[in-house]
Amino acid sequence: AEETAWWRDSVFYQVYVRSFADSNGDGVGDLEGIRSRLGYLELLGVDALWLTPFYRSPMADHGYDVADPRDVDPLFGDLAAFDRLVADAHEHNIRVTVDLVPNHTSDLHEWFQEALQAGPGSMERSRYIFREGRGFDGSQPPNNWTSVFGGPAWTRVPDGQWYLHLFAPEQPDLNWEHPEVRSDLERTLRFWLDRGVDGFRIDVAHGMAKPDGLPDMEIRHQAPGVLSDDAHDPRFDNDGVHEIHRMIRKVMDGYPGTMAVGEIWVKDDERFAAYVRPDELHLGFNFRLVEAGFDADAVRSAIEHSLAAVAPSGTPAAWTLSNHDVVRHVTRYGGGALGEQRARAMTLVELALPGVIYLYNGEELGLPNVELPDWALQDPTWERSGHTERGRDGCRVPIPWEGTTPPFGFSTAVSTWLPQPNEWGHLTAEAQLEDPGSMLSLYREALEHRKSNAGFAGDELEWYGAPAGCFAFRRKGGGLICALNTSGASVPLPPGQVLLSSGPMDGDQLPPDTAVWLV
Ligand code: TEU
Repeated sequence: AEETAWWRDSVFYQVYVRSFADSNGDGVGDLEGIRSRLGYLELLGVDALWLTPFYRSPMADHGYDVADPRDVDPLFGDLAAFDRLVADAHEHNIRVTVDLVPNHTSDLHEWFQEALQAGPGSMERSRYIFREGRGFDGSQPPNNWTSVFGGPAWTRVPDGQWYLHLFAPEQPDLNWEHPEVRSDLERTLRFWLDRGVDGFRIDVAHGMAKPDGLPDMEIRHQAPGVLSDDAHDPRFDNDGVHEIHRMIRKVMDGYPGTMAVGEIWVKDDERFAAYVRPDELHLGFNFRLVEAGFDADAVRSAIEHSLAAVAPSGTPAAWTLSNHDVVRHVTRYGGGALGEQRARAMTLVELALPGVIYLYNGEELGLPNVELPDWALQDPTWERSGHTERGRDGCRVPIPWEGTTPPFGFSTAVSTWLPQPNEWGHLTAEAQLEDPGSMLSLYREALEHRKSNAGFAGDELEWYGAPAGCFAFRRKGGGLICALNTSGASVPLPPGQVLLSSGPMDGDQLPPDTAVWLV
């Protein structure tokens, strides 16, 4: 069953719930809003959704700080709205997966509030990671770990103890040695599986387990959140994490046809592969395409590397170009018309690959990252970096649906939680649906081919010799050929009939910043 499982070549669509569609006019997206746009998602041609956290949360990290993982935050709706969304999505043949945040909770989770009340040495504190500080008066953090969002990973409470938070102080890390932490996640898994979800995306799946004694990390001069290449980072990817994934898998195996994808920022291939064993995660995100940029050699090596990493485990790769944590790829590729042209080319490259695709809402409209004014910024990384980093709000701006002025049908509110640029009228779904040259039309056409064309069969690639700055590969099973030109000049094409190109061809040559599919 595993070899033919539905998710093995599915196209997932990440819905950043706050920013997708607002049904109740408060300027924030919600579950009913998603339900009202299922027709669009079906037209686009995606197989499944990944919904970012919609659970009860004080929203210090926009829902990745969970106060109750088994309830819907009133901002997004309620459990009845969730059930309606799942039922209707299934009617549209779209599966639904939800986000799990097992590494930490919100500081307003009742467990953390109890821990603060109960004091040092209590059972309540042992669900989290509380320690005495260093220095004669304990006024130094217990170790030198930094938070991924900047600053120390420890915060001191009034009685003098410190608690660990690998992200914001409002996201205390759970102690995964505590049996109740495990049994609670099991309850959460069953809660959503019993409501009919088809799977999970697991946040910080390389986190959770912490090393004995919490040894200092080797400080190197790199941006926070960037994992060092050589030395082991003691904050992440500790061996104990695998037992947790086995527990999760055991629960999921009781619900046949469900899947879990992990967010795994682990550079070493063997260590990555360890997460996608048959008794652990079904899939692990691959971020190499995000890191590669628009360069044929870098993209080719990202692809080859990724396929090699998953080959031993027999798991498909899970490709992604953008998500809610990174600068949108139109902007990464240079922005403006050039960025769009390159984004179109990379769409054809990604969608030609074997395995699972994760699209991020708005990329099918070619949305760029937005340069937001200071007053609009909300991401905790902006505050915590002392205003040196702009944070991740620029890729989270609400989707423009229709009309010519903000909020472009996203909401009936006058102002949305992040402002949309006034000039987004030409990027709305409405404006693009009927335009055969639009980004949206390219996605629809490409997804349609990917679903129905026999050329996409098989998992292996064959690489052709190609001019500098270009590559061409062929799906060995089905025969589809994909060629990319990131050089400055037009180049000859491999033999075959053009099925789809990302932009106009140069006679029978492939122009710069263009990709093509041939059969
Ligand atoms: O991200 C985890 C994570 O490691 C990222 O913060 C990443 O390092 C950074 O964004 C650089 O791209 C997950 C979620 O995707 C993110 O939105 C949450 O803020 C974070 O976990 C905490 O739950």
